[in-house]
Amino acid sequence: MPITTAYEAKIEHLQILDETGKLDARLARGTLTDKDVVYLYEHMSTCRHYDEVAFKLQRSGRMGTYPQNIGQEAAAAGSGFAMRKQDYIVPCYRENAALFHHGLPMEKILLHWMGDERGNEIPEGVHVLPISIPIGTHMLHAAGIAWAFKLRKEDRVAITYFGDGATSEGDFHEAMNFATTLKLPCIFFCQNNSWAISVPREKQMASKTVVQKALAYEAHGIRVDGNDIFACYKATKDAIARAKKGQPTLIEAVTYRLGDHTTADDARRYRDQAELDAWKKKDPLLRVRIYLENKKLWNDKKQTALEARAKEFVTQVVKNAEGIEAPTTDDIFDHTFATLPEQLLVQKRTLRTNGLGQFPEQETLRA
Ligand SMILES: Cc1ncc(C[n+]2csc(CCOP(=O)(O)OP(=O)(O)O)c2C)c(N)n1
Ligand SMILES: [Mg+2]
Repeated sequence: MPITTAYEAKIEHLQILDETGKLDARLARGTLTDKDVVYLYEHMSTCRHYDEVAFKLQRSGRMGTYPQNIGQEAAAAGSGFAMRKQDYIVPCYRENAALFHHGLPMEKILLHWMGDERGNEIPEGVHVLPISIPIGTHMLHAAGIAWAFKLRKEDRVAITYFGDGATSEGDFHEAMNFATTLKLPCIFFCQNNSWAISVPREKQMASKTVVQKALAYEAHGIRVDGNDIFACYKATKDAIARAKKGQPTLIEAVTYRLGDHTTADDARRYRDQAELDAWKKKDPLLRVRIYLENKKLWNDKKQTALEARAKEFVTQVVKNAEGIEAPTTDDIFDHTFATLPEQLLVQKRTLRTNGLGQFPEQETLRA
């Protein structure tokens, strides 16, 4: 009996709003309303301004490092907008628009990159995990969270975001395997921006797409235009419906980072200017603006007012982040263990003293 292999598999590709701002009305039916699109445009624009401000904070020595999100806002905003309040977001580090929409205060991300652990303290009732710098590890956390939802019979779904490079990590394959074998309400959202720092997709994996990896695990797979909020929204909404029935989805959102990998990188050393210029024309914000203007839902006056609002809002966010009281040295110890092991307890108590000898715990240490 012949077996159908990946070579015969068809890859589903979805685009609803093209680069020129033209909408496929048939595919768009039942997706985003005009009000939703205006909100998403304003939200993405505010996130872009936040991104620019964060970049400048790093350049002026007020933040350690920062990975720009510029160019990838639609993938994060469109998918994040589909998630319900009770659903969980398990992010990488280029999904600010999804996190902020889901309720994470903007100053948290700034604090994280300023090296303040309090940036990782998620407020009660906001269902997101802290951003993950180790590539890929968090995908297993998403599968675990989804497993808990299933065991508790809760109507909740976990979505995890990651890059194309992360799909070359073992964690991706383990998480996909767990999620599909255990039939978990889990969504895998890959932002394929063609590059893993300076390594292009074709040097990193033999497969021509990320989505074909879904086939090996019997997950549903769909490839979408990652710069199209309609497509990202619809693919995620459909994936939620599938997840609730126990079928995980792998969404490959084809996008591009218009900035450097992080502020520690200079992409001009390995990327062609022509490639960058071509992707600038596919800017996810630009096409939404054209679409809205064509529908008479947007104009220059509204744009000017939005820019002023975004500026005022983000200025306040920066003030909140920089104005926070400096942490005490206790902060180094307080976030990993519920009960500190004895050695760390001694270190915590003696960190700001001249020596260890004056504390009785030292005796225990020597013993
Ligand atoms: C486990 C691990 N290995 C290596 C790194 C170093 N590193 C940081 S980002 C990155 C590339 C990630 O590429 P991709 O997954 O495509 O995400 P992108 O940055 O393009 O959004 C690497 C290798 C890391 N952070 N963690
Ligand atoms: Mg990448």
